[in-house]
Amino acid sequence: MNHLFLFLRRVLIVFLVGTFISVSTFTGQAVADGDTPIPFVDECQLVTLEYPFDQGADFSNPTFIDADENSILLDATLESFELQVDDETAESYDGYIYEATATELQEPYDVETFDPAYNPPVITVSVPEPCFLESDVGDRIVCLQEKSSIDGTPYSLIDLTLRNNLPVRVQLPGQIPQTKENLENQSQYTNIHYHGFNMSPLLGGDDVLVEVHSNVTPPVGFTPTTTEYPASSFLPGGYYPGDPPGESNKYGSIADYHMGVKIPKVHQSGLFWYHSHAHSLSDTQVLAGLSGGMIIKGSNYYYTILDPTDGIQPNPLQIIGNEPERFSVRQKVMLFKQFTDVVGEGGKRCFPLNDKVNPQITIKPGEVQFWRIANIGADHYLNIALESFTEDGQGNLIPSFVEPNGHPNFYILARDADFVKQPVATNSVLLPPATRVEVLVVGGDPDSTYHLVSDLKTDLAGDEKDHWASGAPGNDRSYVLATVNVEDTDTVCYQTAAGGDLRLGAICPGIQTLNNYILNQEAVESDKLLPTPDTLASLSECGPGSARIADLLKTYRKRVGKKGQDDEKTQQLKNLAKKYHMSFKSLLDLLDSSLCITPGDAYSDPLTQKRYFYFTSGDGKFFLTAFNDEQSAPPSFQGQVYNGNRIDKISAVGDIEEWHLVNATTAAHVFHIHQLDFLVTEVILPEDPCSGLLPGTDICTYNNYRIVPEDYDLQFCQSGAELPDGTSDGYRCQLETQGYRDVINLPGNSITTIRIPFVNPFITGIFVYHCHILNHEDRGMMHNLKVANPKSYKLEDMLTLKEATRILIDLIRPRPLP
Ligand SMILES: [Cu+2]
Repeated sequence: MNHLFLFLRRVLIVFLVGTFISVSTFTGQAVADGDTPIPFVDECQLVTLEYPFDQGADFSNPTFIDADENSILLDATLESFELQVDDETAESYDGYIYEATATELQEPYDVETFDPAYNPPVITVSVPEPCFLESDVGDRIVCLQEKSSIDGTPYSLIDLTLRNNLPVRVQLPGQIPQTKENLENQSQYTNIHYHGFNMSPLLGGDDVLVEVHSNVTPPVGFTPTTTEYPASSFLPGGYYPGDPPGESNKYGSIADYHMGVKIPKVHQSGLFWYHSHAHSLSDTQVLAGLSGGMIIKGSNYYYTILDPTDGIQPNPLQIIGNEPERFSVRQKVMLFKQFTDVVGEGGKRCFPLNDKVNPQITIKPGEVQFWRIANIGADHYLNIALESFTEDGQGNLIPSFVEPNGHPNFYILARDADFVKQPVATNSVLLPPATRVEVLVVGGDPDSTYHLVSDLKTDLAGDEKDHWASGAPGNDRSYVLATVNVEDTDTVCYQTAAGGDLRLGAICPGIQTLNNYILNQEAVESDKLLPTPDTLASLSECGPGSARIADLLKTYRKRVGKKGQDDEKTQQLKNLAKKYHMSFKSLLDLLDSSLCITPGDAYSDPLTQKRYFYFTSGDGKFFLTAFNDEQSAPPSFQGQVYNGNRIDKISAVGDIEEWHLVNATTAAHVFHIHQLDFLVTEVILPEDPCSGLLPGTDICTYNNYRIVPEDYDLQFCQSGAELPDGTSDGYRCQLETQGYRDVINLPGNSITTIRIPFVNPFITGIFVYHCHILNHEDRGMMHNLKVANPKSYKLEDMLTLKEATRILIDLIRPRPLP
């Protein structure tokens, strides 16, 4: 009966964790509804902090491993690690964590072993020669062809080995014949996902359908007699028939999974992360510790303000210490990871930042810092803000946004490692599990103190609106995650690279304000291969045989007015067709197909028309069901849970699709698609996010997207829209084009519209899309997607398509081709 008991215990833990998550919405609100902000949830048995929360240890960036210089071993294992409570105190917990080892790729091949940590080292890798040519279409194609090819020219490589030393999951009683098959049956498998990477599973890694089995051998005759899994019960090393247990690792581990992850030079830069994606176990494994951060370098190529040479310059010069990549300003990499004690007592949770509770962040007055923030936990939302607290005279602490120097808390440069068109000024950011945001912050008044705070609810469906007035009813964003201490020093002033002074308050003189300078920045690109967000947003549905480009050219020709003579645009297109050995007609056809969000060519599988995705749940399971057309009601049947052997969706390289994500449950879900990025264009919500706001006068936002008013005189969002619950009480809101994403929140009873361009030639193969609340993913809310390239695997075709979208901008907007 022992094995049954163990199994039930495991099930019980999973059940408790699940139950805990579903009720903690209530817990969060109840705690925060009091008059006094609660500094921290004392669920990890960590020391409860008292206002003014100044006991935390100093903030420090995580440890980094440079993948350009090292090969990396991540050993997933049951191990103890520490969460630091203050300078003196650390508390020890058990978890499944990645123990990291880095071996230099060049002589002398030194090996560095990192201490066990809840947040393993952040893996950094360069994209050293990004291809940015502004001027000429032809040059750009050559540049991309020369520098982005996987074969023939250098690419960035992450040489990474995943080793699975996790304990076996369930042990049969008595002596087990130690065959490979038996051990794999008993083992707790794992794998690794490079979250946000845009690269095919066919290119050397990031295949979540892989199951890496445990490398741990139970001792001969092992019979579990306790409810514990003592690590000493298991012997390291895989087993080969004939090996005496314990000596079985003599010839090395048998269950290593080695990846040579090839990153094309055209890959985007930013903050990514990696985590276990072992379906049915991913929630437990990530809660226990199996996730970490990753950085692809080169963000300064997207936003020149970050560039050490072309970006803003402090005056006088400021020394920037040893950082993983060099920017014009100091960077802070902030990894929030919900810790839940699933291996030990079970269920307890807290939200350490880089393994520290309430770390103390220092910034100089007026100093600009680049904060790269990720929620790399399993299930919990963050909605971060900078707040300070004042007393109302009756002992109550009233929170308010800090708004340093009278400007917003954050300037968003990138979301999910994709750059927004222009910096988005905001006081708070919603970070569902798996999301990242990269922001500029500016230091406030000398010698002031304020806090990085968040709600810690699991489900922000009802009130995730980012325009919460601080202190207003419903604002329970009152858990202190970090404290910001502004140094008592002179204010840092900045100049542009050209030497223009940037004004800040009364201290820094200048004509242009720092605030305006930041807000007027523009991203050089949002993505190196995908259409610009504006182009993608402007596309409409069309079928085969569309001839809009030809029509467009006719109107230009009319403008020229001379019969038999081509206008400048037509001539340039003809030249382009000649250069790439295409007929003029096939170029026009290509441009036409580039205008469509639904595939209009013969290569598209009929399944690509299934574009309505219903998120439903029941009986403790979570379902995702795809339809070709909008349904009059959510599917009445339960739907199907994930099946690793079923292909749910097929798309072809070149397709551009519009997906309607229908959340027919009352709880929130979090959509994520592997390898691909998407644009969010519209939401239908059960509540009006712009209630009381006036178009033309006020700005209304949803999830940091500006809502484009339906009618400047009347309303932002159109009322009367049909909701998943069948009522017509919804509000349809158009979102201003911003940038690509790989994660988006789906509030309860809502519909979110996204556009996915399948135009990246490096992305084919089978991968998944799913809810990134991992408890939901484990319980079924995931699909397999197959992307094929039936035309060819030639890069040139796709580059032409990429260029086609660029040409389209010139056709749609009346300005000459370069
Ligand atoms: Cu979900």
